[in-house]
Amino acid sequence: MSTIQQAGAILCLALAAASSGCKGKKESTTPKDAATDASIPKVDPTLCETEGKNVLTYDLNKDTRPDVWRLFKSEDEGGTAVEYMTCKQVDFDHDGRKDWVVGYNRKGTVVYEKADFDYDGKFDMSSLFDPKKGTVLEIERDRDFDGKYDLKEIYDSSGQLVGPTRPQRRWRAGSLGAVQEHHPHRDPLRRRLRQEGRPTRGDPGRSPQGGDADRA
Ligand SMILES: [Ca+2]
Ligand SMILES: [Ca+2]
Ligand SMILES: [Ca+2]
Repeated sequence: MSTIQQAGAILCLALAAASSGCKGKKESTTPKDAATDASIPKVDPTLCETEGKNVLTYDLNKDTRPDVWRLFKSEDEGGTAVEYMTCKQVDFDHDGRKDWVVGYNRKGTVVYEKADFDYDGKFDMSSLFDPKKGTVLEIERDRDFDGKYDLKEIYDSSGQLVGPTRPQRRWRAGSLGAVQEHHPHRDPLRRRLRQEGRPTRGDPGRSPQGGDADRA
């Protein structure tokens, strides 16, 4: 390797370290965007079907890293391509972990929803909806935020809570001493939405309305 080539290689390394890459230089064997790509949060394929979907992102806090991922499916309707949203993932605290996931059917009805109210990376609320009516069918809740669901609410066809009649007691022995009911107004996610000036949703069992995440 000549002195000029060595200098080129060193310059190339310096440029790579500065994330500029070394396009066209034979010394650069690493794809120039690999490091950058790995640090950019992506849609989570474990939370909704991503196969064949177009993903649109939105940056809520303008730090150039996406916080909202909306998945669209394209279908042919009489020769016209029609797109509809199948899923939305939102990262409210901008740590890359999704804190809110909503799945939709072809008609735009919410079919499932999950929320991580304390931003620990584990969902604390998971609900299923009637795909035809859009009414809630069941909601699982992790009320003590230990990463495990401790209550499963069952709803009838009109959306009325029918069970369990008593909250399931699965608290750690001696941890709280009493069963705490779910307090929507204390949810960190809802509190944060309010702080950020976004309209808060009603009960988690309802279809979310408004907010930047919706307009994104
Ligand atoms: Ca962001
Ligand atoms: Ca997050
Ligand atoms: Ca959580």
